[in-house]
Amino acid sequence: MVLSRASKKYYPSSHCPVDASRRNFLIRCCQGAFATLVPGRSLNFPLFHLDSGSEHSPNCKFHLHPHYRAQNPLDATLLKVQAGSDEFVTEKYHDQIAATLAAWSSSLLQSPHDFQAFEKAVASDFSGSSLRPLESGLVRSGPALEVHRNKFTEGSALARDPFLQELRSALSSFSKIVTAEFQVISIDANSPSRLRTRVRYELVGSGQDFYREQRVGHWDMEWETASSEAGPFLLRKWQALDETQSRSFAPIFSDITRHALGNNSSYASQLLHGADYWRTVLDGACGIDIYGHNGVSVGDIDDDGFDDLYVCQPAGLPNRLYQNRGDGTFQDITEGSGVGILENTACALFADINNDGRQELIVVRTNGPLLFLNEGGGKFRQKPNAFKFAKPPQGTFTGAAIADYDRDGWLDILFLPLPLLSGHEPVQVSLSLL
Ligand SMILES: [Ca+2]
Ligand SMILES: [Ca+2]
Ligand SMILES: [Ca+2]
Repeated sequence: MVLSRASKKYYPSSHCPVDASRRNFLIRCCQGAFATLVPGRSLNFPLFHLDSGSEHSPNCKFHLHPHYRAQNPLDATLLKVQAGSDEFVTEKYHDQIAATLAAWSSSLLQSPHDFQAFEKAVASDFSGSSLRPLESGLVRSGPALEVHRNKFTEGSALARDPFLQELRSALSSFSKIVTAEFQVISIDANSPSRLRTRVRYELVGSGQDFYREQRVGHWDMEWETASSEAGPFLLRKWQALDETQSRSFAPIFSDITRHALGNNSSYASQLLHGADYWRTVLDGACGIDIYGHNGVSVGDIDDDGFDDLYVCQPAGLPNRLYQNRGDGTFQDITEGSGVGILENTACALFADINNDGRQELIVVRTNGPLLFLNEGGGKFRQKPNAFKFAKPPQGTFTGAAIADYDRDGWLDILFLPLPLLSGHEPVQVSLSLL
């Protein structure tokens, strides 16, 4: 087993993941049957070799590279997944064209006015359709957001240089591009020397006349084999198909999370960390998983007219209840509320289940729901066995929705368990409030 310095900072400086905790010890011993046993001087722990160069700071970052004693059963399969090694040869073509598209993306992110990457990829006998919209239909207008749907001329009327000039012109309104994504969504390789691809593009940037503009659309592109600086394919045809162009003239949303929640210690100590972090410091016995799919519920628990906030957290961390102070900030009242449960929680719902005017809290743990009755004063009481299932539910609870579907005046709940096995049946549940 070898540890090497990580290139990305996943951990805060106060937590070096290389420690001799029970969790780390068990993981390493179980996964890496045996290891390269080189004493780690800074750790004084003989199971690890530190591939860390000369910097042995206590805050160093490392990655774990276990060497397994036996070959992983997946290894033989993984050797076969390299694109082009089987009859699905278009996977290889895709990767080669994707590399060209990635070069375009990288170039545009550097500068929206540098087209060398495009020029390299376009063949001398290229022809393309005009990139000026033939029609531009207004979908939505308003002071905040304006959306147009654009259509383009069919047919390749422009030679290489005029086309590249139009491409420059089409992107000239951007002073900076922050997103440039090009995805091959279909590929046709009927002729071995010609490839036809459909490419979905998304460009987002800022400009002098707008705050943000997003363009999402499709291009049909035809490529021919070549041995060029740009790759094994050169672009012969380019047909613009459709485009949705959205502009905002000022920021629509601004992030005020720190202002709203930052006065609570739980904000910095719990909410600012992601699942990657908690996976490294929480004991695996808590049941923390890798997904980090934990929802948020909003409801007015004290009927003061201001919505309060319940934040679901991964297993091992207490869910948190924040009470709205009415001045744009929230106060963490988890400790006295009775709803700081530690189990992995997919989502939660506030709803007045018993029609007494107070919002109850339904907490959807991955292994089943809980009902907390609202007793007022920011306090909740769990109702044991509130949900009775006609059959034991199978799978992991991932979501829930609530509505009075039969209009009898009582709210009904739909739970959404993700089946672990096929052939599962819908969950039938009855609710007990007594
Ligand atoms: Ca409230
Ligand atoms: Ca109620
Ligand atoms: Ca009902």
